[in-house]
Amino acid sequence: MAHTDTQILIEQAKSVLRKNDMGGWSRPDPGLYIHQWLWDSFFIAIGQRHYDIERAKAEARSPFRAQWKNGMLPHIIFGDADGYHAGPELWHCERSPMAPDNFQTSGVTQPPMAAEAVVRVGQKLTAKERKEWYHEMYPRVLAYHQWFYRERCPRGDGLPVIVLSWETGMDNTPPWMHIMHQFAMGLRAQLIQQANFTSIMERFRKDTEDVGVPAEERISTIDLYAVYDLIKALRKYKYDSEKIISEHRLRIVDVAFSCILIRANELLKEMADEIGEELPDDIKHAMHVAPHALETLWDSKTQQYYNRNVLTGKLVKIPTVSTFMPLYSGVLPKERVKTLVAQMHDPKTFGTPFPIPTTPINSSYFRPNRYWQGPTWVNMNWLLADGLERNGERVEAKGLRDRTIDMVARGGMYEYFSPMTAEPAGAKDFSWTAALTIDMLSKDN
Ligand code: 9WN
Repeated sequence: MAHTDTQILIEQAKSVLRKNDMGGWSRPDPGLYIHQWLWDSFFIAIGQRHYDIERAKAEARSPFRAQWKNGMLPHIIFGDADGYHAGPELWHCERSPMAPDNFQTSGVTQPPMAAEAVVRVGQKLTAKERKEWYHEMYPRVLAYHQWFYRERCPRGDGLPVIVLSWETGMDNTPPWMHIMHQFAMGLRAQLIQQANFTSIMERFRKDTEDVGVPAEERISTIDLYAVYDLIKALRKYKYDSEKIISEHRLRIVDVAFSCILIRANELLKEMADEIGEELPDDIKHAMHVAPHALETLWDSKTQQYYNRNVLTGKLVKIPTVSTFMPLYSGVLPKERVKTLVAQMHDPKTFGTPFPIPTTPINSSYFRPNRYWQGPTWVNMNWLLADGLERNGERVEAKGLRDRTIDMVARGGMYEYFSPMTAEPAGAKDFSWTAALTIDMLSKDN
C-alpha cells in the first residue's frame, strides 16, 4: 500500500477511535454497543499505543475498575447511555456478592486479552516505565487468571469451562448454537420456536434496525432469545460459579478461548519475569497441563480442533475459524503448522478472497454477512497473523495482514466483512477494526 494511502487509513482509524472515546474508556461503536466491552478495550489499547501511550494505558487499565471481588473481569461495564438490548436490567449483577460496588456490569467474562494488551503497551515504554507499568498491572491480571483456575476449571486440566456463547466473543458461532439448541433451550425460547413466533419477536429486538444494523446481519431471533434465557439462568444462580459449573445446561470447553488463555499465561509470565515475581503454583500447573488438554480437542480424522461439550464429553465437530487458534496459543505441535496453513488456503473451505471466514464456505451455517457465521473479522485475523508469525510463518502472516488491510480499505471501519467481496456489515465506525488496522499498518513501517 502506498505511503499516502496508509496515512489516510490511519487517520480514518484514529477518527473512529476519537469518536468512540468516552474519556478513559472506549465504546465499540456509536450506535449498537454503547457501553464498554472487555476484549474490545484490550484490542483498542493495542492500536492506541502507536500514537498515544497514556491513552492506551488508560484503556488497558479501565476494565479493571469494575473487576469483581473474586477476580473476574466482566464482559460489559455499563455506562450512562440507554438503549442497549441486554442492559443492566437483564443481568442484575448486584445479586452476586462478588459484583463491584460502584459499577453495573454483566455477569460473565470474555476472552482474556488483558495480558496481551498490557505487554503490547509495555513494548512502547522505556525499561523503567515498563517495570512500573507491570508492577501496577501484574497483580490485577494475575487475580483474573487465578479466577479461571479457582472457579472455572473443575478438571484441573488448564482449560476453562465457558458458560455462555457471549463469553467466547463469537456470539452465534455454529458449534455453540448447535449445543444450545440440543441441550439448553429455555422455556420461552422453546415456545417461540414451537409456536413459530420468531417474526413477531423480531419486532421487539433492539439490536437491529433501530441501531442501523439489518437483522440478517445479526444473530437470529430465536438464538438471541435463547441467549437471553441463559443469561436469566445464570442470574438465578447469582453468578455463583460452583452452582453454574455443576448445574448450568450449557458448559463448553471452547478451543479459541482456551488458546487465548494459554497465550495469556505466557504473557503473564513475561510480566512476572521482568519485575522479579514468581508465578504462583496454580498458574504454573495450568501452564504445564493445558497443552496436553488442548491436544484432546484435536480430531485426527478431520484434522481440525473442536470445542468439547462438557455435558457429553464429546467434541462438537462443526468447523469454524477457531480450528486455527492453536497457532495463537504458542503450544501447537510443530508438525501441525503446515496442515493448518494448508487449510487456510483451501478454496473449498477457508481460502476465500478475503480470508479468514469465521465459518468455512462449505458449512450449512455459512452466510457471508451473518455475524460469526461466515464474515471475516479483523480481530480474528490479527490473532491468527500473530500466531502464524510466532510459528515461523512470516510470509503467511504478512499475507493475512495485507489482505485484512485491503479489506478494511475497501469496506471501511465496519464490524465485519463478507469473505467473498469485502462488503462491510454490522456496526459502522467499529473501534477494534480501527485500532487493529493501525496496529497492522504499523508493523510494516
Ligand atoms: C454481546 C462488542 C461486542 C463484542 C462481541 C460481539 C458483540 C455483544 C452483542 O459485540 O457481542 O456481548 O450485543 O452482540 O460478538 O465479540 O465484544 O463489540
